[in-house]
Amino acid sequence: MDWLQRWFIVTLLFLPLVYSVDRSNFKSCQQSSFCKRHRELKGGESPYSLLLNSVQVSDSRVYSEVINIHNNVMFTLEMIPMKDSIIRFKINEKNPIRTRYEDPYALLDNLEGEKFQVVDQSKDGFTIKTGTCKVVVISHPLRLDFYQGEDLVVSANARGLLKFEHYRQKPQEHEQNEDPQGEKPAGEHEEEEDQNGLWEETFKGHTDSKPNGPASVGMDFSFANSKHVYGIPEHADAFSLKETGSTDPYRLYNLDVFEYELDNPMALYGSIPVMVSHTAKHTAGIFWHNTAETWIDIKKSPDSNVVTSITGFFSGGEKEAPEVQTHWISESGVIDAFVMLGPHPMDVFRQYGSLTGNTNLPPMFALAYHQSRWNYNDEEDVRKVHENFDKYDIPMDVLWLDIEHTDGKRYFTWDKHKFPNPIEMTANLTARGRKLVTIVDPHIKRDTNYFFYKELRDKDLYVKTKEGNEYDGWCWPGSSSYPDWTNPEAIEHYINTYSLDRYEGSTLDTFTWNDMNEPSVFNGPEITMQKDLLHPWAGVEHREIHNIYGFLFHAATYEGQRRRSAGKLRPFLLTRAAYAGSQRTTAKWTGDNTAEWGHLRISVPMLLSHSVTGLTHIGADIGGFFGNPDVHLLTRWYQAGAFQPFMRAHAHQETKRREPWLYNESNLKIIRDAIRTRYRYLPLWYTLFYENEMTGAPPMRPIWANFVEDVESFGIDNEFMVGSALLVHPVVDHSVMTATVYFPPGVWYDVLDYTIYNGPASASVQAYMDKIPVYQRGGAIVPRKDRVRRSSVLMRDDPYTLIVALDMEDKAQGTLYIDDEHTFEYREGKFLYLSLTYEDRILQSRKIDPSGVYKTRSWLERVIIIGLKEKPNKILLNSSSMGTIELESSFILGKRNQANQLVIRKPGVNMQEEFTITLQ
Ligand code: NBV
Repeated sequence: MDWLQRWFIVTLLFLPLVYSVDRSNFKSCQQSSFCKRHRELKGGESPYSLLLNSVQVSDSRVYSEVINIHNNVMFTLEMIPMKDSIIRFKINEKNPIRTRYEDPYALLDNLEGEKFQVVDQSKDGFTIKTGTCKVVVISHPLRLDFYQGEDLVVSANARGLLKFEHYRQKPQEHEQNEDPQGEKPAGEHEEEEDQNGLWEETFKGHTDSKPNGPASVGMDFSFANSKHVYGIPEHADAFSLKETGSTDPYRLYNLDVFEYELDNPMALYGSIPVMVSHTAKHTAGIFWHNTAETWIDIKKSPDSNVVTSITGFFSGGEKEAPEVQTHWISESGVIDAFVMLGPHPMDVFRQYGSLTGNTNLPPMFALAYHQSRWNYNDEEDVRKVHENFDKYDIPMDVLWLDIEHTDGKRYFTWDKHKFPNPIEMTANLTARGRKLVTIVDPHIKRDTNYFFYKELRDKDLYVKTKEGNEYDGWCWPGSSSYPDWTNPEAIEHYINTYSLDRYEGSTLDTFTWNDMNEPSVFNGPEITMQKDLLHPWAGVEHREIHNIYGFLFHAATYEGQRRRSAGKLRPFLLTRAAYAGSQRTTAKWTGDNTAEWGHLRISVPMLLSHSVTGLTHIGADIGGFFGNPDVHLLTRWYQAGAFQPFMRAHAHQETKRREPWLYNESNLKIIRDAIRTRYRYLPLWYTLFYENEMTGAPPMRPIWANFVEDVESFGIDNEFMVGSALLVHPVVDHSVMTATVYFPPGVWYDVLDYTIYNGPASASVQAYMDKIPVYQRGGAIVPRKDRVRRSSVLMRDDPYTLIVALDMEDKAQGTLYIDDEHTFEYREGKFLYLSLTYEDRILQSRKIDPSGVYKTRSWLERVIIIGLKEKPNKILLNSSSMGTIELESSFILGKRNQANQLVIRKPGVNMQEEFTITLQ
């Protein structure tokens, strides 16, 4: 162990007492030479010019060449119109001295192109037109204007910040501080470029040898008429992204940030380079498909009142109409941008899903409640915890085992003393419908007696140093190697390790948690891998693929689980690191948060940022990972978590135990109620995740996703929608017994007492400790299962309750999705997807997709109609097997500002049958 490793461990032992990040461990833009070079560009007239005589039009694309007039370096520009109002464009070097890296993993295969025409060719440029949109390509200075219909929505290089550093020969020692080919930075003014760091860069004693020299790419994108942009997770910051003039740009570089700070643009565990702009008229998005370190500056015009010492991007460029200008900077790779032209939020979600895929429908248990802790100590501890859930009548689906369950942090093994009988332990859980998750990290203990290490080593499948030796990094197990996940053989080997005969002690009910996959390396620069390490199979430096390393690992985990059941069962896994496309295979959580109110508050914008960029099965550690929450914070966190997509309580090993029954009766009740509420709404969550797979629509979403023109809501990030049905305003402050809730247009009903609120308006609502401010939209029908049991699987055949909340016109609608909740058979037609409508006093259930057939035992137990003006005389149910029968009901007149309720008892019809319920 060298001094650095010792220092790190000693620091770790003492640090947990202080909750704030050590910023000096992480680079600022100024300390990252490529970021600095781009950020200092002044823009103005771009030196990049498209050569009109090079334009070639083929069926799928328009090819052209671009010259940098400062140094005559040539580039190719390909414009690729794609299906559904997406335009892709790529800029690459025309004759690079080595191939530039292009990511092959994030996108779906077989992206579909779109028919187009090239029109208006003139000496100034040309226009590409598809059925729905157009791009005006201006040749000098190069600029691309993207239109939805006739409206300008996005412009690229309008600020003239395109800068593409071509690969070059390394100059001789004495020339190194000069620009070898006389390249001047892009921009009207030829500023002095800081040449330091072009060929070597040192940060905190770590030297990046940069054998390929400077290779960065950058470009500006402006969103016309916009004031709000969202996305680019992962940051602990506001949902509507802030101007960055007085701070660093938002950074995307997957990092293990110990005790991360709130409200700043520092990089965290995941990187999704996708930004969405929303205005009342247009939603548009950009996917900057680059897997290297990336920084993004944001400037809002003309409202900008940023006081800044930075001269480049932040000076000039003022516009009269509002506009958000953004500047994207990546360390290497090519420019490969997808402009998604909407025009509405759901269009952009669908468009992005068509590029990188949608979240696969998770098994039902994954949407239920998860109980985790670093660590549940042994089999006895596991047994007691899950028995206590039963004893205290709290449902729970999944119990998690952290790193201490292994034999010395050797993943796929068990500590034989603490966990001698994992199969029996799991059987004990599954007997009550529960599952087990075990952790598998990508740092592999360098121990030749450890089967997994040895097998990969014998096949030479690890990441290498630039000298060609197996890389040795320091992590939980001590000295560790990291598989080269670009190598299909390493992936295949890992996948097979999930087969039940290879992973001893695992069963089909054992699922996976991939942590530390940024990758986290305790003694590496910024707690990660050196950029000049090599992934031998792909033949690339780590620099090129850093942000997708964790994705390659978790995608293989998914495949491992899929294959161990011969493709029958849906996998479930959780990752900490992510990239665009991660949603296809995994859920994600926001890493090591802290037991502080601010961390509860920030969970909403953090989860929303992931939701609008496709990673929809997302949650934050309930209670906060570091530190001990007081009981108020813990209960409020449970209440918020009950309405967020991934609901898991987790805690650091040095925190006090905090299972719900360790609190007094009244707090235990609040926590129990929150978890039980989650279970009652599982049919809604499940339906939303099915629709997410089908359409890309995120289950947790910002208000503007549904209320597109509700300008008031564009900046809101203390509340959110679950589907289009529920508005949730979690309480995130200490000692607060009221909350100011913003209600979007329409009528809203408190889900507990049916108090009516009319929007658009803000109202102060009562929020005592046991109250979660949640409101059902008038016009929405919500399916629930109100007989809560010990785990979700025990509720599979239970009956449904439908909550029909009427709008001003006495109408409502909703959907309900049902299948076996855990296999892939739904993809072969074994499902029911129902449309539920209430209109003209008739509630009707019809199959949306008649090809779907699933024999459910669930029936309709109750219908509650909220907001009905008067009591009906008679209620009749009609279905083919039941004929017409009269139903019993009770009508409860709302007091003061509460809505009336009609409770229809036991319609009794099986959910697979179409039916009507008529109020006479
Ligand atoms: O595996 C231990 C922890 C885990 O509990 C946590 O959730 C991860 O985010 N892990 C990080 C490593 C140690 C963190 C201090």
